Amino acid sequence: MLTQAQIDFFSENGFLRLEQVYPPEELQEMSEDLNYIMHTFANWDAAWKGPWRKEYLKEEEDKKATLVAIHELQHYSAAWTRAITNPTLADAVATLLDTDCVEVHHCTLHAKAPDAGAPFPMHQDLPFYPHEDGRYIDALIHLDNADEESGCIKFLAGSYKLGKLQHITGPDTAPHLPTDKFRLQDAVSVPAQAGDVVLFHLWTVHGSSVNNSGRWRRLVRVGFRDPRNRQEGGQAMGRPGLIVKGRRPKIEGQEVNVYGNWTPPVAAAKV
Ligand SMILES: O=C(O)CCC(=O)C(=O)O
Repeated sequence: MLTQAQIDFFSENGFLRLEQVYPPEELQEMSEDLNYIMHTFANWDAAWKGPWRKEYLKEEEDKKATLVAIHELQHYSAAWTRAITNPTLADAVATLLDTDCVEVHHCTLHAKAPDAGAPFPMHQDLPFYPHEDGRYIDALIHLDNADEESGCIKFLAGSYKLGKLQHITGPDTAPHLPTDKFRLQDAVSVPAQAGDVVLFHLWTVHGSSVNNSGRWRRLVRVGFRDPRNRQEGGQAMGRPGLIVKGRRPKIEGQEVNVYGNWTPPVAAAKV
């Protein structure tokens, strides 16, 4: 249960840290499975590209900046299926979204390597998975202690109130906001402990700097939405997600496409 002070903080700032959502034994299993997934399936060349990097990285850092990423950890590990469906997390998101139903939209690992962990330019998550309205919260599940030195998450407090912002996009850059107007130096750092979860609104402007520590900074982002909030494009478009709170409402014109990209021939459809 969130306190009124936590709800008010989120409403004012567009982010909120929840302490110790995952107990140590559960976190240990998540951490071990994550290491296995990183070494067996993940992409080790996932650092975000673009001209903005020259403002975030010294030349030497730029050469070795490393981000390990992979989507949908629940497809690889039962511990992660349990982690993303955690009822405490679902309840907190439902409270902040003021909804009776919460759907998982996606899950993505961001692991910054020791000494060379890649930074993120200031951005909203909106351009990666645009939705009609703001009923969407991202949750950053922390596997390691994250601090200033290891490149913890940073937010522009209250920035979600600006609404949907136009981002710089293109084939050679990750979507980001103009670096002179949206500065990492103006953002609030949110250090977190392993087991904490940091929630933020789809429109909250955020970024993070290089991991200069000798430690990994691994976190997993889980996107949660009110299923009434229609997706307009981007990551996981058209794919239904697990319902982690309440029941899916019937929405006219919104089919639940359990077939993915495959359309069953009528005669062969097996129900
Ligand atoms: O992992 C980070 O430091 C940045 C995370 C981020 O930008 C995101 O999840 O959208």
